Amino acid sequence: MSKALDGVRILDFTHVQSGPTCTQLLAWFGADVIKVERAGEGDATRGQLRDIPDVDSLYFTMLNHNKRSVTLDTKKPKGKEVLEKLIKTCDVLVENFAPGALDRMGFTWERIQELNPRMIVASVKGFGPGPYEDCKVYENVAQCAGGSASTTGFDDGPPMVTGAQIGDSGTGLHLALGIIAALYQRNSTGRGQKVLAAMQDSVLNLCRVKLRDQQRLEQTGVMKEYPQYPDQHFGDAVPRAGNASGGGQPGSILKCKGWETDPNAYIYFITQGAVWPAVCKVIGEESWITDEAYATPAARLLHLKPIFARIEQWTMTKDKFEAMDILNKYDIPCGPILSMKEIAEEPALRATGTIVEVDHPTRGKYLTVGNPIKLSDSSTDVTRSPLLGEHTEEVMAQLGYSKDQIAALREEHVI
Ligand code: CAO
Repeated sequence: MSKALDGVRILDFTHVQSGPTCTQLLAWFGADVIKVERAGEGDATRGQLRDIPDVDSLYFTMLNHNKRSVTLDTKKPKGKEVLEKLIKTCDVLVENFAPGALDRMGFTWERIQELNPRMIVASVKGFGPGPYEDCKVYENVAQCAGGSASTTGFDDGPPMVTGAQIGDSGTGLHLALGIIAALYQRNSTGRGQKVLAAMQDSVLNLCRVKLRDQQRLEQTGVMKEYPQYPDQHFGDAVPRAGNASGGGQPGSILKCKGWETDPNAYIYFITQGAVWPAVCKVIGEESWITDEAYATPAARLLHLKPIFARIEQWTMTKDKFEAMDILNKYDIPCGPILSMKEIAEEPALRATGTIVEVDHPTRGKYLTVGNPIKLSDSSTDVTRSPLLGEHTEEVMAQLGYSKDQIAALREEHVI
C-alpha cells in the first residue's frame, strides 16, 4: 500500500518531545524523516529517564519511530556543507531549538531560501513574537502560560498541570498540520514558507473553552455549570472547575465499588439532558423525572451537588465496568477511569494499532502508542527508532559522498 506522504523528505532537526512528536507523525504517514543529531551524544532524551543502562530510553524510542538517524556536527564548516546538501534535497526542515539557534548556526530563513526556495521551515518555539519570544520553554511552562494550569485543579487548591503533554505533543500535532498545509500550498505557489507553532498558542487553542468561559463570566458574573454555583462567589477570572464538564452537559467523577483501595475505581458520569429519565430510573429516583426541582436542565443546575451525591451512592455499588455496562444500555454517557496498566493491557487498543509492541535490538520488546490518526489508504507500520547515527553512511552515500570521503569526515568528527 502506498503512503500519504510518499516522496516527502523531512530534515528532522528536532529534539526532546515537541518536535519529535511532529516528525514521528509525518514518518507514520510515509515521509522519509532524516533525524540529524550530534555525534557521541545525540538527542538528549536518548539518555534521559533510562530504565536499562546504556540503552536508548523509552522517552526517546517512543518519540522517534520510523526515522533514520544521521550524526552531523553542523557547527563545523564541513558539517555545514553536508547540511546544505540535505537542505537542497529535502522538502521540509523541522526544528525546535531554542530561539535563534538555527540563525547562530548560519542557517537563517534567507540562507535556506537561497539554497532551496521550495523548502518549508517549520519551528516549535515556546512563545510567539512578544515579550517572551527569546525564552526556552518546556512542557509545564507552556501549560502554565497557555491557560491550562490556572483552569485545572480544584478551587481550593493551587494551579495544576495535566499529565497529557499538551504543551509538547499538543504543539507537535499543531506543527504537523501546519506542515501539511504548507506542502499543499506549495503545490500551487511552488514556494516554501515558514511555519511556526508556539507552545503557548497551542495550549491556549486546546483551552479555547476556558476563554469562552472568561467572557461568559464577564457578561453574567456567574457560570451555573461550575461547582462554585450556587453557593460560592465568582471572582473576575475563570476559576478551577475540578472535574466538572467543560461543556453544556453536567458531569462529574464518581466513586465506584473498590474506591477505598483502588485509586482508579471511579467513573465519569454525564447527566445528559436527553437521558435524564433513564438516569433517574437507574438510580431509583423516578420521582425526579417530574419533580420541578429536577425535571429541567436549568432547574438541575441549582442541585448538581446533591444529584451527583445520589448518583454516586449508586455507582459505589458497582465496579466501574459493571456501571459502564448498565449505563450504556440506557445510552447514558459515561467513561471508566482507566489506569495506564489497564490501557496497556486493553486488547481493543492493540487490535487497532493504537498500542503497539515494538522490538528493539538493544532494548528488546516494549510497548508504544502507535499512530492515533487512521487513514484508510495509508496504513501505519510502526518500526523501531534508529540507533544513534545508524543511517549516517546510507544518507551520506545518497548525497553523493564516496566511502573515502565518509571515512575522512568521520576521522574529523564531522559525522
Ligand atoms: N551540531 C552542532 N550543534 C548542534 C547540533 C548539531 N547537530 N544540534 C544542536 N546544536 C546546538 C544548537 O545549535 C545550540 O547551540 P547554540 O546555543 O550555540 O546556538 C545548542 O546545540 C543547544 O540547543 P538548544 O538551546 O535548543 O538546546 P537546550 O538543551 O539548551 O534547550 C530547549 C532545550 C527544549 C529548552 C530549547 O531547545 C527550546 O526552548 N526549544 C524550543 C521550545 C521547545 O521545543 N520546547 C519543548 C521541548 S520538549 O519538552
